[in-house]
Amino acid sequence: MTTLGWILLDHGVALLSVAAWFAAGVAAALRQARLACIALVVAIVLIPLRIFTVAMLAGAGWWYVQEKVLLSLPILAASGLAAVVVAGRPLVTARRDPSTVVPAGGVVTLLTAAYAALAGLATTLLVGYPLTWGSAMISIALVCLAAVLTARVVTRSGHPSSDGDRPAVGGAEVSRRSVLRIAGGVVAGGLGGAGTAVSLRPDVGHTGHSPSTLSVADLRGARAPGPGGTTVRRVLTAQSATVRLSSGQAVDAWTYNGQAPGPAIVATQGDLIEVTLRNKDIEDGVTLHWHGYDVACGEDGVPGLTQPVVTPGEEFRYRFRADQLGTYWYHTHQASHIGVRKGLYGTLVVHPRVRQERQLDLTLPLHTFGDTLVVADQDGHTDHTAEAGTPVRLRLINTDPDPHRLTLSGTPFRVTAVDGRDLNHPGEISEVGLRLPAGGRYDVEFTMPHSPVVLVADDVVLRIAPDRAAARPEAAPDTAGWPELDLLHYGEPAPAAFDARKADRHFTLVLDRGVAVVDGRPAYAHTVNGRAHPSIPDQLVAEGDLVTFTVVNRSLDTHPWHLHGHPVLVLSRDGVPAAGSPLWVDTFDVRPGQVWTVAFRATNPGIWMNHCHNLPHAHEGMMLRLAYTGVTTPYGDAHAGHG
Ligand SMILES: [Cu+2]
Repeated sequence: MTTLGWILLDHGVALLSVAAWFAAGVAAALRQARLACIALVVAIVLIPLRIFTVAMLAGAGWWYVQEKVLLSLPILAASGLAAVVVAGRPLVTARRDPSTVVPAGGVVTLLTAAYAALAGLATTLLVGYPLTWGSAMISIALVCLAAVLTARVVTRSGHPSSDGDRPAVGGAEVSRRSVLRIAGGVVAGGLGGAGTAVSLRPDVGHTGHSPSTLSVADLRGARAPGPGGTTVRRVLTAQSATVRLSSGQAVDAWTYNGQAPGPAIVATQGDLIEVTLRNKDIEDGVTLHWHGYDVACGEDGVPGLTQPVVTPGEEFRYRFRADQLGTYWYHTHQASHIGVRKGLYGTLVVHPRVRQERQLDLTLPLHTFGDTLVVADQDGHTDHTAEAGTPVRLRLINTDPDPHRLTLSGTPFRVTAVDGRDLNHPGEISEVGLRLPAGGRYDVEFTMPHSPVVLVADDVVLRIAPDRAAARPEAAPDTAGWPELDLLHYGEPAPAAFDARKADRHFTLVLDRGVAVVDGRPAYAHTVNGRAHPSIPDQLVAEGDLVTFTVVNRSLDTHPWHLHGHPVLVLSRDGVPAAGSPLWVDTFDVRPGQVWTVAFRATNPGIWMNHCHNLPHAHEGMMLRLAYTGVTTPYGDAHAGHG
């Protein structure tokens, strides 16, 4: 079973356990001894089962079980044992002899076990990893508080106290005092926990004191093309516009230059790319982020971190050298969960200086407007022709927040590049599905055969035929059952760029959902190590460091992880080393229950966003910064790099 399977099973067992303890407690309170006995037996049986599911999950990593091992199971075992000791015998007696009643203590201990089971589950779902003293204390205090309140209610409702049938007048008095004491404990514990969390937050600031500081405002790109290169100048004006899709459907969009996707930027290696961004009427403001392109930090387009946001009437000029070959894209990084979805994106392709002749080279960004998937600017069938024998390259770009599954039928093909970087000896493949992560790019190449080739992405079909006669539409081939290509085992290994065992810095990012403060309000956030942006501590590196990340997904959502400014080399997934071509990516899909390790060399000084590229997730907290020591930003605020 997969880790996700164990996560779901463990959630299920935990939920059943809560239900069984509550059933036992409530049935005992209602003098349904038989039902209470059955529920108690179920609850007891579920404890070893729960220990088993937790043990299996532990095999996938401590991150998945920490709060369960340190809190949930101990409090459940302790309260469950107490319940069995106090309520077990009276329940059995009451079942045989309906005239006897389970004493108040029995009911209270059974319900306390229920509260403990519930607190454990709530800690998993709301707090996650890592468990802090503060949250553990709050959980325990809440269980105690609930137990005391229950004791008051139960003793008042006429259940005999454990000592017999004495009226519980004094007991009520003691209980009131206990309630106050425990309520005070909860408040103190909560404040203490929050205070500790705040005081532990490192103060990585925007204003430098050290004389060797470097401002991101000074980390700008080249001003001139490389030898033999020219300057590719573009003006992109952000503006709202009605975009008409090929099917005739009108989309109320935010655009660059009135079109979505925005103008394709095409350059040749060594060119200088100079783009002036103007904002006509996008009130939220805009920027340009060059996704996957390792520009200097000051060109990275993150508002409040690498530049001020560009508001209506303003402009910002980006300049960088087109040194990296391949397929990339650009998009706004301001409120990007809205802006990119509405159309503020376009493609960036850098060709080698010597280009292949007579090649069909199609750049195909996939984007969803509403419910409509658009490939390039087409939302229905698209036809192209290429003579048999023509080399064809399809540049597939996922600009959506979720992965896309693509298939190519009618020819064997190779995935020659991932995220703009060439693979080493990629083999010919056919009848496999390609899963393209959010933000990711695949270059697919083949030689045009004598019969049509069909690319299918959801319900969009792109057909390439050797001549117009063959381009007649027919039913798209059924590719649903094709297995998925695993890029970690595709292509041939090559000597590594570095020895990742000798990393200078290692960071673990545990991705989850939980209660955290987002935009100043508590929210059920997408979290990293139990926190949400901007409270997640910066990752500090020094120039030249070899850095490794372990990215763990405890949640039930896929998180396409994206580090700005650096490609990362995939080392392993779920403990299995990558065995194919060296795989350099800027976005990798961490699916529920997966653990990825990646490495990179810190060679691009700056302060870089490191976030989930499901942009709504990033907006809901799943975003942090990787900061080089000594680099500061003059644009910073508490929400630096927002969205
Ligand atoms: Cu995500």
